[in-house]
Amino acid sequence: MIRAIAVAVVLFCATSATAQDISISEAYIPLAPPGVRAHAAYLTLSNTGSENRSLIGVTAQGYGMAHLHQSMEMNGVAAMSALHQLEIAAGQTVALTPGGLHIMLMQPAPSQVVGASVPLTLHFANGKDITTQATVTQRDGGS
Ligand SMILES: [Cu+2]
Repeated sequence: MIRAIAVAVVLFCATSATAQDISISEAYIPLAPPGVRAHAAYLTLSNTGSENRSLIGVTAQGYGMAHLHQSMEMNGVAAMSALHQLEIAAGQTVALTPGGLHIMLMQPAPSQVVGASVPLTLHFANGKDITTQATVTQRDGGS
């Protein structure tokens, strides 16, 4: 009986140590048109913890570089700028979607197929990294 309780306590501790206060969902990468040097990844970040978190960088497996970007319109022309830090306040959800925030993937690996997954590692200001799998999806005509 005592042994059973000890095991339960150990399991509980292991679970809470690995629990993340950031959850990532809907990570995807629209298939890049052939020959492009950069394309985008999108995902949704939810901060389920009680502290504000700050995303400060991204690493994408198979790419030379990955940066946080913000799309905008300047004088009617679509443009984008680098974002050094993305705040996700406690309890907030921030969606990276086409036309807004995105992860710019640069220097892609030569071949990519629909359905493949690309590991994205998100770096946070508190020193924590979270790796998620982004699925390569069919490109829809609009974006
Ligand atoms: Cu961009």
